[in-house]
Amino acid sequence: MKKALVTGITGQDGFHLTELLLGKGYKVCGLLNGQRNSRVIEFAEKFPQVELIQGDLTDFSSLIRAIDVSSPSELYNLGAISFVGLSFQQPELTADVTGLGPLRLLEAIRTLGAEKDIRFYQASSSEMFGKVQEIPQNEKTRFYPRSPYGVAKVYAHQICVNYRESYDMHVSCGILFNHEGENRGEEFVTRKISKGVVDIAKGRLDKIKLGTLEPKRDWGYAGDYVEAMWLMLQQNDPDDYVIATGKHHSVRDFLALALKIVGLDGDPESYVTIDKNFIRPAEVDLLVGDFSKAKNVLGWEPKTSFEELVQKMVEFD
Ligand code: GDR
Repeated sequence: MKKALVTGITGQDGFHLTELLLGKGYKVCGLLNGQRNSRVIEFAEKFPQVELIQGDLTDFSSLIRAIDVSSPSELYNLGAISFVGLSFQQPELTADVTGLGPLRLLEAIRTLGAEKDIRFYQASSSEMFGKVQEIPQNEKTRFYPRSPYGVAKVYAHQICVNYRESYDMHVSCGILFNHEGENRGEEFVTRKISKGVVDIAKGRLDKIKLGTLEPKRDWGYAGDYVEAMWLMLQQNDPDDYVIATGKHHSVRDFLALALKIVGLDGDPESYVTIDKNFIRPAEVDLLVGDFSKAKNVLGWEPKTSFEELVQKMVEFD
């Protein structure tokens, strides 16, 4: 039986990836930072067969123990401070968890002498492209991060490439563009909108507080994207891949469609209050990915359209 260890297992992608791995017959273990995690109960009820191991990406000895106890053949590093907005308020913590976390995992693997036994997946991010240097962005596009989160992800990405090259480890990075769905945290803009429009339609909310409607993102469905993570670790050779839909929409487009689905018409802006607390010190204006390498090598492509994604989220809420 194949064994996988997943960090960040109670996050959005952790739910989807666990479902996928269990469906493929894996034994799944998850690293759990117990005390600060509000989704543990929901996760444990949904996936009672998953073994949860206490540990933290900032605690090297706990990582050694977790890898030793679970002895995985695949390790998926999904753990991070993943909210870009928060990274401006806690930049050092973000550097420690998001940036140095993967370094500690890779060093833990080496300490255990398991370089040849464990395939490693790193959750890299389109936020590394930040102020984009070309459109669309591919694996060769120069990074220009615009937040402490993006900078930490660049470090994590480069250290993974370095360990792959230095120690001949099977380390792959998925440069995932925004991916959303029913499990998305409520601090992210898509879930804030899908939940907000339902609350407005039910008369529970007057207006949604947002930062700006202008940024454009390449939004896909998280359930499609975890398949790409798994595919990367099934290849003979490790590599880096952009995972995206190739299409982009603005926050305003997302809002307008969500309003339409619940039957609210008129100017989308009339349902919004602009709140400067949600405006970031530096913004990423436009992200759109070129996933042709993933399509050619992994045979991966997105299945869910933007319209289906918005529909799915609004219906769920
Ligand atoms: P992002 O996702 O920063 O792209 O990172 P988020 O949904 O937070 O923001 C998307 C865009 O919407 C704008 N925005 C707001 N965002 C939030 N959260 N709240 C608001 O009120 C609001 N108003 C406008 C943002 O400024 C931004 O431009 C996500 C995360 O999942 C990362 O972890 C991941 O690496 C990247 O996607 C790919």
